[in-house]
Amino acid sequence: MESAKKENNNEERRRRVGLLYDERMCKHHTPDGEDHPENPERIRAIWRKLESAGITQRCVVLNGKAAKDKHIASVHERNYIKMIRNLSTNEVDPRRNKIASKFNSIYLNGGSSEAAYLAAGSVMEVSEKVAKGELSSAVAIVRPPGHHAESNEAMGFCIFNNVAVAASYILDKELELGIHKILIVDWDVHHGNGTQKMFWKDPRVLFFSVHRFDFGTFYPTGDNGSYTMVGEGQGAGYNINVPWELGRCGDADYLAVWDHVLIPVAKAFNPDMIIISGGFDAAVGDPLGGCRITPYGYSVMMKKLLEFAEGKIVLALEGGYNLDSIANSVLACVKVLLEDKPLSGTLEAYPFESTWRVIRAVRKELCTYWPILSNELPKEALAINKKVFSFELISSSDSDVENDEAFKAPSESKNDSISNLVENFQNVIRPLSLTPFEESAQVKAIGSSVCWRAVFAKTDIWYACFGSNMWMPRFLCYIQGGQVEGMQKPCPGSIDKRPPEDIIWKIMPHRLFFGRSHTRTWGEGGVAFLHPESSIDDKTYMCLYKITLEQFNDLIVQENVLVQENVQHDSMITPFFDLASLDSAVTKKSIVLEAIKEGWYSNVVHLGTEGALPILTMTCSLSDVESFKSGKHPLSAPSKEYLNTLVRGLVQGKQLSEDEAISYINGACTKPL
Ligand code: X5A
Ligand code: ZN
Repeated sequence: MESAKKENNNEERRRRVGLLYDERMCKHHTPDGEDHPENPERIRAIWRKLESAGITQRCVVLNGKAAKDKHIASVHERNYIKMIRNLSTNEVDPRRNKIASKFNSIYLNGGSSEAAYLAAGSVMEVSEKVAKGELSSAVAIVRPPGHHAESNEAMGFCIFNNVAVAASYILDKELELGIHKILIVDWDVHHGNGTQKMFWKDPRVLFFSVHRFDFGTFYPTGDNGSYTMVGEGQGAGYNINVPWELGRCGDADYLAVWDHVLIPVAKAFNPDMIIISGGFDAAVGDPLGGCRITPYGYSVMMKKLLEFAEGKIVLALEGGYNLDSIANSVLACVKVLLEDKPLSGTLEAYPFESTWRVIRAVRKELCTYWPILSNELPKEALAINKKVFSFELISSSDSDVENDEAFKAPSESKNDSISNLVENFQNVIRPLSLTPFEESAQVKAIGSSVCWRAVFAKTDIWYACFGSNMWMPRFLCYIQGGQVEGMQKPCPGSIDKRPPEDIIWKIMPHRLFFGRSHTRTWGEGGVAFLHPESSIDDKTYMCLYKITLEQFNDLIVQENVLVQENVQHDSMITPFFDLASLDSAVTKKSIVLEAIKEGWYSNVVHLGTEGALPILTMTCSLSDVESFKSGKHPLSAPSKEYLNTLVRGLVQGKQLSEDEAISYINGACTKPL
């Protein structure tokens, strides 16, 4: 007991972590209590989580402190400050709504002014204490957020630019505090447009922002978040943007950016202090961000920054709108600051191809300012992504062809032709129209299942099919949702709607047969099955789609008709076919998925590998085959509609002519099992 206490004291002497929270910042809310993602519950949820995890006792807890106008004036215009100061505190005041409506994504009420002053002043306060060494590091749980706010403009839920106010304040006291250079890391999912502008020409502040960009269509939209925006004058090179091309980025993508952009630059810049614009809207489960950083991911990002500036880090809350996600993510970050044992976690998933593209572009743009970025990316970075790797091999051997086409990764040009194919087929797929209820069920489903989905979205497999899915439009119904001719019901599709990355055909030594008397999807007639065991006398045409393990799981659910309208299925929380199942499918050749053994396609069979990826198919169990043999289940030929679908698949896939396809299927129907 005594020694435990002593140890605790030692720890506290070692690391004094400040935690700032003030209930007064909850007074800022929508004027009529309408729902809004940026609401008081956000900081309450974080605080409750830290309390219940026993973290608050181990930190130095501070109350908020209002900023003074003169400090805010270092980054905001006087008239703007006056206007915010003079927002009345009357419960109802129509003038406030009028002011709010002049700005983009802003609401104001009687508590907004006080909260805004507290948010800015609180980040200043903890920053000063960290600069002086009174605290080792600190977390300011503040709202409203700040990074979108510009010198004379509230924007994107932000009123004063809290982090910019604090950084200016610290640098203005440079002689007293000895902080000459500040690194601002903005990991909010949105671009920190306000902060970028405020330090655009200032080399004392290195502003780094990683954000969803979607080619300028993601909030705050436009070109400001582009990697070409590097700063100007003395500040040229001191503004770094890492703009994601798409959502779904997760731990692997962020850590690749840390390892290949932020950390090398931070080493060269050698900051005296780091302020994190800590939005948690890139967290898994966030309703606005669409990215998937886990608490473990945040903890690794944090840990890597702790190596700089003698650990002088201030984390200031920006966005983040899923209460559980933000609470767990902040908790993970505070634990790192307390130098708790590292959280356990795995990062086996690899970054997106587009992540490497963005990293390369950023490094190229900035290498004149940061020479370390002109080095070749290390080999592992290339090997992680097979596509980039094979591109390297091909372009070096084909050195005389230098047009743009040749410099595209081969998989990419193939991808283009697949997207063209997919586009051409769009007119034969009747799209799924989601009612609002279904839509929200899907969104909820995403929220509760993102953990396994984040990992499975980055694991590729080959899905091999032998039935109606050989016809691409029918297969796409499982990915994008919808229905084609002959189908009696639409499919909901996969959560991840990206088309397959590649398509190939193979002939497999397995028996194809047709059984059952009718199905929900096709009505009367038999449907295709593959004998799970191989036999050298048999030949089945199989179409292989390269999809992710996440999509494969969504396929299993649909193939086994487990999807009921408006019902959130268990598979949303845990996958039916996880890495352990994959493992046993590979070692034992097949696995009947216990949770869905009532389904007709619950047997996942491993048919071999192609380019190091497993080839998987779904069929009935061996005991079902026995029942078909004994006549307990009927064998029966396909309906006309279903047969047509198979023939189309084989013909459009350029495997057989129409006549050959028909006789191939008839052969499979007539030959006894
Ligand atoms: C701080 C922050 C997001 C604004 C989104 C407006 N703002 N649609 O995350
Ligand atoms: Zn944000």
